[in-house]
Amino acid sequence: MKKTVTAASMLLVSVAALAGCSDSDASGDDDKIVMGFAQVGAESGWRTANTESIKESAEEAGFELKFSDAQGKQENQIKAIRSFIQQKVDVIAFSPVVETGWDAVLQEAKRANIPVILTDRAVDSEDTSLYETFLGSDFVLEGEKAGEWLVENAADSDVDGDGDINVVQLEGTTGAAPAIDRAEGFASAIAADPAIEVTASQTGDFTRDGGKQVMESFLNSEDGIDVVFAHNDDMGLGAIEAIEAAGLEPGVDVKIITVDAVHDGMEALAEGKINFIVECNPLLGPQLMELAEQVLDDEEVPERVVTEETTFTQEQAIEVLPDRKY
Ligand code: GYE
Repeated sequence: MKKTVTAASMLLVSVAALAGCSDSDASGDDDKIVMGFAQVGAESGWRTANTESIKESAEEAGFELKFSDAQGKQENQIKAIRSFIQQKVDVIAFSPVVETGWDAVLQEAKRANIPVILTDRAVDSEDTSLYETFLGSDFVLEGEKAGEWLVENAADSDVDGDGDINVVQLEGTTGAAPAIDRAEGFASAIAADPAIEVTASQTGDFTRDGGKQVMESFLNSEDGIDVVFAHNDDMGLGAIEAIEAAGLEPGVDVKIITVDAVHDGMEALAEGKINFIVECNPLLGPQLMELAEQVLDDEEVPERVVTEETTFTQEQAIEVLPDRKY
């Protein structure tokens, strides 16, 4: 229904304004920052920990959080962002499922004067004015760390002793920043040793089931697999199931390198089923809320905020596991 502005309704508006409330934001409460968050989905242990961190820190910071789960689909994320714009949230944050295809919806947010913060994954957009900042890991560096470990441990990783180190790669979601960048970082690091070669590479969509299925098909089609490089722990854990089902010993007959360092991955590392994990920190919530406050206070924020991360060997996993939060 179209609103008719009458003297009486104007009076109501001004009384409301005096009382400190207005209908200009989604919550109806001017003091509370309203954040719309468009999450990728629930594909992995990393994502679960990330979602919990965001919900917890929003509550601690006193934000009203509108949370949407896109179930791995870009179209759902775009819909969620459009609905946040319609609801006039104060700030939008999201973790783009893939890198490309965001310009139109980001322009809509910009026209509505709603700042956007990218978390975890980047967009591949030339116009960097479409978002305020990007908070997340350096995925190329993560791939490099995985590759460097393999170069340093090349002799031990040639499990069939034929002089070649054959690697099969379980890629993350096609088109997603961590899948593209981890593959790139890994390839550049292993280039240091011509004996190491990626002989097969396929997406397992960052899920345990995906990792298991792709690994089953690699075990059927590839000869002499020495190493699995999985772009996340979940796919590595799926690969372990496939390797065991084929009567082989994961971590011994096939070396396994993964990224994330979530609880289940770290347990498999402690047990020797995974050989090395590159950490990717999902606990982005506190930093995200802080950045949102700064942006809304018109404070300058860095264009890029990189998460600090480490790597784990079996011994290190055993040491840190009891105190790990996720
Ligand atoms: O590594 C993977 C998840 O974007 C960093 O997405 C994230 C990745 C993470 O599904 O487990």
